[in-house]
Amino acid sequence: MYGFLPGFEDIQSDPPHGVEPQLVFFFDSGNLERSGNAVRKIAEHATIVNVDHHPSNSRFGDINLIDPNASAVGQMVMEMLDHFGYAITSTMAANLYVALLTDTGGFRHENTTPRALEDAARLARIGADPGHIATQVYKMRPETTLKLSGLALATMRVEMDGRLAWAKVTRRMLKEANAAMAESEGIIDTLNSIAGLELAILFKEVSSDLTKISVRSRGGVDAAALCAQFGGGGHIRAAGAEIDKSMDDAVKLVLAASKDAILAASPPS
Ligand SMILES: [Mn+2]
Repeated sequence: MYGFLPGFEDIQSDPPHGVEPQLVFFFDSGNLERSGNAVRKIAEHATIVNVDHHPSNSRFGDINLIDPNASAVGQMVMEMLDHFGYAITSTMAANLYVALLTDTGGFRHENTTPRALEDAARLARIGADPGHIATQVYKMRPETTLKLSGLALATMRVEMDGRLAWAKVTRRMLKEANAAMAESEGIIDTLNSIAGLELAILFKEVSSDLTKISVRSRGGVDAAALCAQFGGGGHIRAAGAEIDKSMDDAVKLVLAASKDAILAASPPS
């Protein structure tokens, strides 16, 4: 999906062989675990610079640059480039624009601040093409993704007089849609588009004893705090967790905690 980004082909998932990095930058990673095993290996001996905007960041770096007011870490990168006197090229602008576009949900989330729009305008002036980038990011979905979305949305349940909605993605659905779990990414936002909803939860069956949840909140519930109950984290409006339980057990646990959280945030009038 992001293969169109300038420099994408240079990205490697493993560190180059025989190289002992002295300095490692982390971007947009709320904790060290989120960055995968390979990174943890090389990061053992290196100075770690942790650049992030998650308020729940675990501050795992030797140097921690955390700005929860940044809509996207790309904006922090822009500030760093400005600070150190590096010009932003048109290819850099395209990548930074994608960071802003995706982290603001296509400039729709509450974090779409004047600063986010001004930074986006600056990047567009430098050479990022908003129409082209939006097409590449939002209009290149494979059929399998929509098939999976349809199967998952068919399991949707709405509870608490429309305050809570949830749905499931099971391994059986992945097989039926011929899709990968990564293709379930947009389903939570479809759930979250129901009028009057306060909390949306998507349960993803990774294995028989591992279930991932994605949570979106539009009401008084802090999604990051809710997910923290299950060892996860994120933002107030968008968070997630990995739970070492079967789908059925995870659903029971998380729904109970979610209903408590909704009632605690604002009791029914
Ligand atoms: Mn981010």
